[in-house]
Amino acid sequence: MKITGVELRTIRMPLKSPFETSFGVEEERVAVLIRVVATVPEGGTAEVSRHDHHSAETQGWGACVAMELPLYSSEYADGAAEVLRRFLVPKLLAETTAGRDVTAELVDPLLEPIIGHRMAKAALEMAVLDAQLQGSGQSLAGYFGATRTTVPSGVSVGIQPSVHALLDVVGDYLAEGHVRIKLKIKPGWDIAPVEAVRDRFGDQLLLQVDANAAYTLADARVLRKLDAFDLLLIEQPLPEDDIRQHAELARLITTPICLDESVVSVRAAADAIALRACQVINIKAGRVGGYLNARRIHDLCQANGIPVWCGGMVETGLGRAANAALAALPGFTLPGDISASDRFYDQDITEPFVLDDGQIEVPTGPGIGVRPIQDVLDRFTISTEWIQAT
Ligand code: SMG
Ligand code: MG
Repeated sequence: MKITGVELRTIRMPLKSPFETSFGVEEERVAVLIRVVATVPEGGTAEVSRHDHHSAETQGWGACVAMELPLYSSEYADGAAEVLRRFLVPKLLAETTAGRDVTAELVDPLLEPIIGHRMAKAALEMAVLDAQLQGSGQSLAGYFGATRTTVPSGVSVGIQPSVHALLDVVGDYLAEGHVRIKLKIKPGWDIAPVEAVRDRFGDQLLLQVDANAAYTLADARVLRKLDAFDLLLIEQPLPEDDIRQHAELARLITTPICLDESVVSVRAAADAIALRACQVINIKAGRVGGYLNARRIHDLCQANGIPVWCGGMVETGLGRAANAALAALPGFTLPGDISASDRFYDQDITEPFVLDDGQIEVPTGPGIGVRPIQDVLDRFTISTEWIQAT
């Protein structure tokens, strides 16, 4: 593929209701989207192009999971846009200028000299991968070698004003068909809400909690009380760089520890497994630098007997589609944070993902399998810029 140019677009979308976690309250989703325009040789193979210079245009969409503020991770939307425009996109376009082809598989090595900024890199790789698969007609799930056609839908439930309000909200999500409940917790909102949900909805409910790094090892005695509620897991109880302390905590509690924020790369996943810092891993492509690394972590975990599930970052339909394809891989043995689009949005920028008997359908069309609805996209857009290959 030769890249013609890249569009960076920032959108701002209202959430249906505020989403509160241990680190803050989100009322809107600000996100950077990427559209890559490229040409592929007609017929799809380099073979053909040698004799025939006709080429077809293809477009790919990527979405950056970085939030408006650097509270979940060090990356944030405007920072991601800046690193994309100044460093990452120019590296990609320089390949075209030099007459070299770009493939999705080359994006990560090409961007490696730039340190960090994994969410920005992941978004660019996603757009190139989508463009490439649009060109070849293959679905992302097919590219991954995914085995399922639907994935079970779990929902992440924000911190509520009261336990009473929480029980109502959880009841509504279960009535919609979501098959697993994740409660956001923080010091002071942990044991009581978990106990109330377990009491009300019974032992069969698939229930887990996510602390978003809000505790320290000194809280082990409180966290131990969660052992009584037969949780699937506790997600990221301690800070991102506390891998060793997670290993210590794992010796003090029986609830399986799942890492989210700490797993920023394939290497970090390998370390966490080797140090026994977690028994489960939440895979988010954005957090680990892209869907190809996400796939590698899946493979690593599968080889080590570590169950994985697909995390969520309040995605629009673009990211939700790609996540569904990833979660269709066989190592994803736990339901992920892939809820219906209307869990967050009254109006999504793609056709909405809906629940069918608690399942989300894995897209089968080329690439990520969904496209933005142009007028809806424009309505939520706050800025766009076009960066042309020279
Ligand atoms: O997309 O369903 C979703 C959100 C899932 O809880 C969720 N994500 O730490 O796992 C996590 C959080 C990160 C984003 S919170 C604003
Ligand atoms: Mg999490």
